[in-house]
Amino acid sequence: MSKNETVHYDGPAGGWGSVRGIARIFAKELNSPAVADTLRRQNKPGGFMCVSCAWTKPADHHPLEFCENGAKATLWELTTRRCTPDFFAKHTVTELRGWKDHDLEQEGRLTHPMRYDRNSDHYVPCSWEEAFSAIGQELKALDPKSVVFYTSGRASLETSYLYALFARLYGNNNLPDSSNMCHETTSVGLKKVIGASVGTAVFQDFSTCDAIFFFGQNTGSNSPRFLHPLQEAVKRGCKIVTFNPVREKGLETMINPQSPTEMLTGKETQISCQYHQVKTGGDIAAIMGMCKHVFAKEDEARQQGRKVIDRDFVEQHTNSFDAFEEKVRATSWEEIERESGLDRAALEAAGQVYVDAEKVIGIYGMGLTQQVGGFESIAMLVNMLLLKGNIGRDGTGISPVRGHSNVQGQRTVGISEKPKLVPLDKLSSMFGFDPPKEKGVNTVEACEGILDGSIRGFVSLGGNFVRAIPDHDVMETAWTKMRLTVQIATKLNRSHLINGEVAYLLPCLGRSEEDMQEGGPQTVSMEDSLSCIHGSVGKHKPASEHLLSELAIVAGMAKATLPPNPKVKWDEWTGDYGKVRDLIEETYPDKFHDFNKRLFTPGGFYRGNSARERIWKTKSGKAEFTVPEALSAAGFEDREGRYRLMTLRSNDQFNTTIYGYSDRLRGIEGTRDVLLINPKEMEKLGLQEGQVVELQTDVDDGQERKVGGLKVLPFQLPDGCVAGYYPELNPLIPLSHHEKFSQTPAAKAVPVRILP
Ligand SMILES: Nc1nc2c(c(=O)[nH]1)N[C@H]1C(S)=C(S)[C@@H](COP(=O)(O)OP(=O)(O)OC[C@H]3O[C@@H](n4cnc5c(=O)[nH]c(N)nc54)[C@H](O)[C@@H]3O)O[C@H]1N2
Ligand SMILES: Nc1nc2c(c(=O)[nH]1)N[C@H]1C(S)=C(S)[C@@H](COP(=O)(O)OP(=O)(O)OC[C@H]3O[C@@H](n4cnc5c(=O)[nH]c(N)nc54)[C@H](O)[C@@H]3O)O[C@H]1N2
Ligand SMILES: [Mo]
Repeated sequence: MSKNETVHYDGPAGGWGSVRGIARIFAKELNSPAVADTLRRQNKPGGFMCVSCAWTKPADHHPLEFCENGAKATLWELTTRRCTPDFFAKHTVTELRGWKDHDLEQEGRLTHPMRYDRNSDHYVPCSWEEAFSAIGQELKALDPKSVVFYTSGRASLETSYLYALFARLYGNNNLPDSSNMCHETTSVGLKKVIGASVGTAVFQDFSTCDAIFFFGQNTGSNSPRFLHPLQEAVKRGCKIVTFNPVREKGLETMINPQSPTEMLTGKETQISCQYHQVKTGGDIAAIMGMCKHVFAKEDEARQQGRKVIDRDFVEQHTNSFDAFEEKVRATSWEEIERESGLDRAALEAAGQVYVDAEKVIGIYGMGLTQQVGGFESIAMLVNMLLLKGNIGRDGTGISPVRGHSNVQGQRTVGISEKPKLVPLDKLSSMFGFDPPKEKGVNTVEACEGILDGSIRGFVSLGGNFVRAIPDHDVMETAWTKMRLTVQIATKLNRSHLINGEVAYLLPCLGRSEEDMQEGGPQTVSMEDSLSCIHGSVGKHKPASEHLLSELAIVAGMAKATLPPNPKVKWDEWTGDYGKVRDLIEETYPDKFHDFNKRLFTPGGFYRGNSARERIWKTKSGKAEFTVPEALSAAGFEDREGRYRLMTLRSNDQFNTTIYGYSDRLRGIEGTRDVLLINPKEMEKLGLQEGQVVELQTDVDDGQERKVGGLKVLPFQLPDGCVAGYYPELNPLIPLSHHEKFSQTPAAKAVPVRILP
């Protein structure tokens, strides 16, 4: 096929397109001086931290330390539109269920606490006292084991800490968060192999590494500020090798929108020196191929009295090397080529970059975590890094790029369904209670509980759970059987329209807004993807005078639910968040010592990582080499007519928030109802461009899952792989199709058939 038939966008990432991308949606907001001031303060010490991605906020920042998508996220929060009680009086909830995700959020910020009135099928305004008291009554009547406390990864460390405390005082560990659909594979996987559940690379490592290997992370759309250190790395000679089924623009070329010279001259930087369009689910095989090359080069080097593999490191710091070596040598190139979809020469060329580089960083995102074999994919990348001691040394490391801006931090301060990850003894002595020890539910288990009726109440601190989970259609039907649903949110989304018998929609402040409490204006904090903790101060005037902060809402519900306890001071904590930080410090003294003092450290303060110090908190006390069970991470066999479906994010969305219909960096405009497929496969199936098709999940579990109305769009993808957008395609993902150890839904390789 000619390249131009399937490459729809030829420009670089960044550049003028990114500026136009912002202006197109938010022209009105951009005219306000207060908005301009808020954007200037974004991601700077003493400013507020972006609500978009989790990429780090460096000490040495740019004059405008935000990107196209960070600006969109802020402007989305600061919109002038309001979704008021009048709006809800005009539309029934049933009618609103027929609206698109984009149109719901487009109504603007929620302004009043609302109660769902089942008789009229409308949301009606209520007072905060009424809402808290009713929620408290309901929670008291429910069995604590039957209630779930979900969080989407935005809420601050302070709010998250109190939310988890509330759940445990109430009587459960049912604390799933968006991480369960995202990097849970990392938390579980890295813990097994290097004994730390987060990445080891820090910001400085990107200025000294010689090579970066990128797997399944779309920097240009999802963490655009990360393009700057990448561009700087390339300019000083660092080699970037990318593995991704899709040719993502940001990993090919970029123009820095913050550089007047680059913007005016149109001078692009080529980001990846090699770009390998691996088959989805083919990364284990691809890395196996690179490791095979490393062993071949090791054999050659040995004959000349040199070495490629860092034998001292392997000897001193790792376990099970021999089994791994045996597996690599025994795996044939034929198998590797078949499973990765890449040829031997390409993998040897990639492997050679690894052999030649002294300091290497391995980066990954959802392309690895959202696979049935997600753990094995990550563990395979760790295997490769361990061969040359590329963990726990300056300029090296493993670096998962997290999603939500505080998703990593929430886990750090106790949002976890796994009680063994939480210092329960500490909580017990600090608050004088007996914390529940039984494991709580994760996202998939919460869904199973809703389906079988054992979950009766669901409290959601942000997010759009019903839209983000697998088996969307089935889950919506089951959802309404619950007794209580509570949604704390900034804007209206689909999850707010699927209600339990008793349902409340509680509007909260956004992070860029001033949070005034009894003790004065408050600061919150978050942890970024590189484990640095930052204070964040909102200064913008709140969208409505009826809004409460997330922390105040959590405290309000808790107070109305729990019996009085002299050690639990909801009002005092709400009046002064510094006191909550003291509690966090007391609970986690190693990571959070002098928390209040260090809050505004430029670039954040680093919370430490044992694996970075080469202290391996694994069962064996060493870093683990592992042998993958299978070379394919997809978790199902290939069959005639069966395709591997990837569900992707566009450049014009933040998860289920759809800003618009321009996936600029992939050149897909005006619609999200598309099926991307390569011309060869189109010909095989006799499909024409623009033809409307239906996708059906190819799993025999007695349940039919279909999504129709998808326009065929020829796109440069590996054979056997197709792609479309998340969340529209979520009805196709079976709840049981998830990563083996962490139960992260496997949204990047779903078995489907295409029905014309
Ligand atoms: N603007 C914006 N920013 C965001 C978000 C957003 O929606 N919009 N979401 C935030 C959140 S919560 C998260 S978790 C992150 C997500 O950020 P990413 O981790 O980048 O997630 P995705 O965009 O879902 O997909 C990642 C990439 O994986 C590739 N891929 C798919 N299958 C495979 C595979 O088998 N192997 C390999 N090697 N690659 C594969 C896809 O082509 C895609 O480029 O971004 C965060 N930032
Ligand atoms: N098929 C498929 N499914 C996926 C994925 C995929 O790649 N493919 N990705 C998964 C991933 S990585 C994730 S993280 C999940 C995302 O799942 P969630 O985190 O649950 O969903 P979001 O879309 O981020 O939530 C958006 C809503 O959050 C609310 N909100 C925004 N800001 C705030 C705030 O400051 N406070 C409060 N209280 N509410 C706020 C708004 O009402 C908005 O509508 O989806 C997962 N689902
Ligand atoms: Mo995520």
